[in-house]
Amino acid sequence: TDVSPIEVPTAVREAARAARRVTVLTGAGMSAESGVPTFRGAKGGLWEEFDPMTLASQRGWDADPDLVWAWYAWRIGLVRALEPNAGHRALARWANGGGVEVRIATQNVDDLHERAGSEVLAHVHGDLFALRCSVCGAPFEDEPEIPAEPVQRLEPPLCGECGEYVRPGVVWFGGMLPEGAFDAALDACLDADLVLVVGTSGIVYPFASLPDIARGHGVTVVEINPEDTDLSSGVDHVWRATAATALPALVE
Ligand code: BJW
Repeated sequence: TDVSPIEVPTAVREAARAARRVTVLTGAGMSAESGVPTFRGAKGGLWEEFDPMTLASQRGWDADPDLVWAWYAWRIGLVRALEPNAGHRALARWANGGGVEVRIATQNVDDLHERAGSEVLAHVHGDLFALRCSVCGAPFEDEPEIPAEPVQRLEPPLCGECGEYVRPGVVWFGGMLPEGAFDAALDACLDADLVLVVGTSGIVYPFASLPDIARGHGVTVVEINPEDTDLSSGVDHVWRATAATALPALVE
């Protein structure tokens, strides 16, 4: 759904006009207007009573793999049924329009940037759809069974190589980031003229350190987020707007 135009703050517009290399750091708020729930903040429905911070952890998986798999199966089904929003599409237009190099490093495990037509430089917290064995690490190429109705417990698929449970290819707390992903995001921040930080609460490290590092190197940093975050006080400009309203206005 497209949304009514909003005004771009002058400083932000000027920074975007002057930039030749823009790095966009995205978080869950980027996909919120597509219908993907954020991690912190408004909850609802089936998963209300569960803390995503517990579900998205090795400890949570070890304690109750059926519960954790049911949550991921629900999210796989949800993301498949959703579409990129006007913000994702605006970034793709910007990158493909020439004149400016746009690089995207995301914490999101969905594929909405790609489905909008963007190439993503780094998925620093992994990929929801890249399933692999939780024990031997073998990739799982079959289609997982996704229940038509959400369920609160579901046995994970079994690895074809070793018979152990298959898990989503995401990074849980305490887990290592995919090889090279953080360095790619870091390099893209260091040689950018402008870093846009869109829809992240900025509390999960090491990703949350990137805006500060960029700014320390003299790069202009702009936050696009309807709410105040841990990053707000450390950026050059804050723009209190949503991803799907701000980005089309900025890129038009
Ligand atoms: C809108 C909007 C709209 C709403 N438009 N905006 C240094 C200091 C302190 C701690 C650590 C540290 N280094 C490492 C740690 C530990 C830990 C950590 O950061 N803990 C903190 C919580 C304190 N980090 C890790 O464990 C990381 N691993 C690591 O560092 O490995 C090396 C190592 C190992 C062992 C020891 C030390 C180092 C891994 C972090 C993995 C995070 N995984 C998750 C789950 C992914 C899988 C899944 O999807 O299920 O990633 S947790 C979850 O949080 C997910 C997200 O990517 C991540 C960030 O969330 P995000 O995107 O910011 O979303 P929200 O919900 O928090 O915020 C949404 C925002 O959108 C809000 O601001 C809204 O206002 C806004 N919004 N609508 C624009 N329409």
